[in-house]
Formats: sequence, structure tokens, C-alpha cells
Amino acid sequence: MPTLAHVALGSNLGDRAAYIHAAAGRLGALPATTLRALSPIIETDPVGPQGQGPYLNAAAELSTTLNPAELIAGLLSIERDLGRDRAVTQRWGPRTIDLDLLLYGDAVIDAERLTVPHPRMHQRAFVLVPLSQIAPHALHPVFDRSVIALLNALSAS
Ligand code: A4P
Ligand code: MG
Repeated sequence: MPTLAHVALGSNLGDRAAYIHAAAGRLGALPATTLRALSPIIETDPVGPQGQGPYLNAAAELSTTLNPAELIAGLLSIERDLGRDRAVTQRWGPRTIDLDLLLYGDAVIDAERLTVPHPRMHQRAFVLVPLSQIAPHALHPVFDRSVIALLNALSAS
């Protein structure tokens, strides 16, 4: 049975919209994976180091029979293909494309190279706003709250 997985897309370097669209196309072209939805793209203020430009952010819903390790490997290879050089990119710093695995069905994973749900997704409007447009009722399996409930809680805080 395929699993529904949700991915955050972010870009703040170069032709940001082109990077988001290229990444979305490549997500749908991963083996055993279908792109079910891509949210509208929003422009957001950068969170993290000062002096970087605004981001474009979006969220994608995938249906996949890849396991989580295979899916994150696919995400990292798309990032590499689209020109992000991890060796020179600072944490939370500017990047042509950043792909984060937010949710993988109801899986809770805490491995060395993969944490799902993404540990900061519930704190970030730039993740929750686009995600709520395609998957408002997807459940965060740790908090047992929907995406829209997490967004409402964040907006109220
Ligand atoms: N990794 C573990 N779990 C995951 C997961 N669920 N999804 C590992 C993706 N990767 C995961 O990631 C470092 C390592 O985390 C990967 O090798 C992977 O094996 P990274 O993408 O190289 O590191 P990073 O993105 O620089 O750091 P981090 O902590 O992942 O940052 P975030 O959380 O991705 O934040 N502001 C706005 N407005 N919009 C943004 O999109 N993005 C960031 C990056 C900062 N500020 C932003 C935005
Ligand atoms: Mg990341």
C-alpha cells in the first residue's frame, strides 16, 4: 500500500520559482512515487541567519511505496542535482533548494540521518501555511493534532 508523504520546499537563491517547480517535477519522477498535490508558492521572510534574502516556500503531497530511507535519499539527490552544494551551505543559510520530509504517513522516526515528523515543522508558518492548503487534516503523529490545528496554535502564540 502506498503511503502519503509531505515535503516542504524552500528556495532563496537564483530563480527561486524555477527551482521550486523543478524540484516538484523531480519529486513526482522519483521511482514508485506520484506527486498528488503542490501548494501555491508563498514568499516568506527568512528564519535564521541575518542578511539572506526572502524565501519562496511550498509543500507537496506524495503517494509513494519508497520507504522513508529511500525517500530521504531521493530528496537529497534532487537537492544535489539542483545545485545545492552542502559543503558550502551553512545551517539555516541561503540555498537554491531545500527539501524537508515533514510527514511520512503516521511514522515516527528518530534515526541519525532522518527525523520524522520534521522536528521544527510545528514552529514554522513557512511550512504550515502551504501544507495546510493541501493537507489541512493530515495528522502530526507525535502531537496527535492536524496541520490546521498546529497552524492555528502557532498563529495564536
Ligand atoms: N534530516 C534529518 N531529518 C530530516 C528530514 N525530516 N527532512 C537530515 C530532511 N532532512 C532531514 O539537513 C541536514 C540533514 O538533516 C540532512 O542531511 C538530512 O539527512 P540540511 O537540509 O542540510 O540542513 P539545513 O536545512 O541547513 O538545516 P535544517 O536544520 O534542516 O534547516 P531547515 O529546518 O531545513 O531550515 N526561512 C524561510 N522563510 N523559509 C525556509 O524554507 N529554511 C531554512 C532551513 C531556514 N530558514 C528558512 C527556511
Ligand atoms: Mg533541510
